[in-house]
Amino acid sequence: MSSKTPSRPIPNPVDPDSRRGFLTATAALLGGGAVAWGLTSCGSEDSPSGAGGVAPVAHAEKSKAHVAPGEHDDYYGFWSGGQSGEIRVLGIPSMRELKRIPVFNFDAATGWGADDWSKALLKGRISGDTHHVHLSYTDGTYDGRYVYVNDKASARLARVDLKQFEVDAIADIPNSQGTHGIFPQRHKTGLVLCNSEFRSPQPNDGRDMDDPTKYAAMHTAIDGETMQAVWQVMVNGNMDLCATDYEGKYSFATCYNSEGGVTLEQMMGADQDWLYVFNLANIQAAVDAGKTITVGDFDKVIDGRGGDNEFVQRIPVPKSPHGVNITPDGKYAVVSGKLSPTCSVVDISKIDAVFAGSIKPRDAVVAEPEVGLGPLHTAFDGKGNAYTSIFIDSVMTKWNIDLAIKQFNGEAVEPVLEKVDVHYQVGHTNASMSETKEADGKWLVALCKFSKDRFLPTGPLRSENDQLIDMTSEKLEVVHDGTAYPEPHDAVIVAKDKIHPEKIATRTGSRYEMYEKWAAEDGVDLKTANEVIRKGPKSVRVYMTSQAPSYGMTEMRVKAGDTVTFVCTNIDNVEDLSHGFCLIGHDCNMVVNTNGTNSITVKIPNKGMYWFYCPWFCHALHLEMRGRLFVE
Ligand code: K7E
Ligand code: CUA
Repeated sequence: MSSKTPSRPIPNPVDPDSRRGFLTATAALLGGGAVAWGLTSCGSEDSPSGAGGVAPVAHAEKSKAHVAPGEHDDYYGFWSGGQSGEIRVLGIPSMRELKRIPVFNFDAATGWGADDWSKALLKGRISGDTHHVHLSYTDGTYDGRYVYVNDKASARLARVDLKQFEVDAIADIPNSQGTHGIFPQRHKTGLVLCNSEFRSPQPNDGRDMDDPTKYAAMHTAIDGETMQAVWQVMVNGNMDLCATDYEGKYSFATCYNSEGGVTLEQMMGADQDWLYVFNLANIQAAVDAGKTITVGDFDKVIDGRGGDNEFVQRIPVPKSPHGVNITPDGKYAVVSGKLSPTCSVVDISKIDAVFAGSIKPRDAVVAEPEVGLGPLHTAFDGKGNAYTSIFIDSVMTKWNIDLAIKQFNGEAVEPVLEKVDVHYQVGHTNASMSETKEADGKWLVALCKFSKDRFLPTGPLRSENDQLIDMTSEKLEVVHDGTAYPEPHDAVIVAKDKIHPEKIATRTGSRYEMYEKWAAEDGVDLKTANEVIRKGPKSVRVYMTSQAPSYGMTEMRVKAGDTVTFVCTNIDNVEDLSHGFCLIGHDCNMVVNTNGTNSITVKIPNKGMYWFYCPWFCHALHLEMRGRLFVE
């Protein structure tokens, strides 16, 4: 089976001549101010290397990323689902998809977005755009409690409870459009910082609509426990990605449009933009002292506009920076240049001096290695090396931070150690435990925006390609191509021993508070009730139990025109035995997990008999698990 010797000849991975041509063309476009983004290189059916030039991975991959049937992965991967609005949970290194956690979307399988509780959380908004997933921290590493994820489309932050692997809270972010980068504090589950990417009128009530000079963006702190907005700092520039330090002193935001432009040309005008650094203690002190203003409905806004002040300092970095990532030792912030072929390394220990005014902001930059065309995000191995995703070049660049600092200081050293081709146009990257002090340098993922010729074609909309790279072998090696439904942005890779999910529903949290309140109102016990309770002239609550292979009630009667809430409780106490409730013809379908309760409310307009059934395979007599609703 696995052998280092491939059974057929492997074509040359990348034909150097055609590759050079494609890079030059791209660079020329960039230089000309057009939005090249290297997409010229993606449009073709051919790989960059020309016909037949795809680089299949050596067959050795099986021995590296292969996880045998019945065996478990070593890591959980938490993937944002992009404009699908969900989170995906993968096993690493197998890249097997273990679960999809619906968040800002409607999910027909589970009824998320249609059931009563998720509907209340989502307030009816069932589309979203998740970009950044991060887990809660204690002492610089994952504490296994929560996952936070942003919604760029509707300015929301959701939290997933990692005991149940389900969303348990959603916060609205005030005064924000294009909520993009988020990052939780790392010293404890404290604030989750959220960036507005799009500058907009403040407040957005019809004023200043056509005067971009007055637009501003918000750096928002959400309390990671209560999921309430705590404060916002208003700044002039677009904020893109976000990061926090390891001590709870600062948060960081890249600003790619210091020009304040609203058109592409305007946004790309300046050769220099900023890394914003926020001083959390100074902000909190001002909030406590009441030095806040009210913007819209939110009264805890600090005005940080106009430049460098006690709340925010601007560190100049080259042209339109994108990602900002903190090294696992907490020493440096690495800013990936996007339209500059460099990464800027900011020494976090110098930031107090920047706020004190004793050094210039730019003096905090201690290295600026050239890493390739279009650097976007950076991961770490915990051994002093950085791995930057390079969008236009379609490579991952490995470079050494200490060597980069030496080079910046004038020593004749080369910090770039290695580049590996990825396929194609990589966006985010991350490495196992890279965003913690326990970065272990085992696995690196390249989340590629285009798969082009790597998979069987599937019409105009194709898979993306999440590639897994082995960081432990002598040379970086792509060991797995993983299909990804468009479009995951970010991912984190978490050692499996950090995560301790429950095996059945524990019936805690706000979902169950709601059901227990209903049951108390109606004088029933959710685990035994099988009753139709009329709540009003046109409203009915139905309580029922489910236990394989039958419902506690197989006949129920309501009236035409009633709005009916079906509350179903799964009283099977066996692991992995979900039931569901589907009422035929009424767009009414939900899952009811082991030991859990779920509810869904539908209007029943017409007389007749309608079957309801269990859509989740639960028993040899699963097909018989059904009953009749009589509508009189
Ligand atoms: Cu780089 Cu939204 Cu994190 Cu996409 S963002 S790549
Ligand atoms: Cu219960 Cu199928």
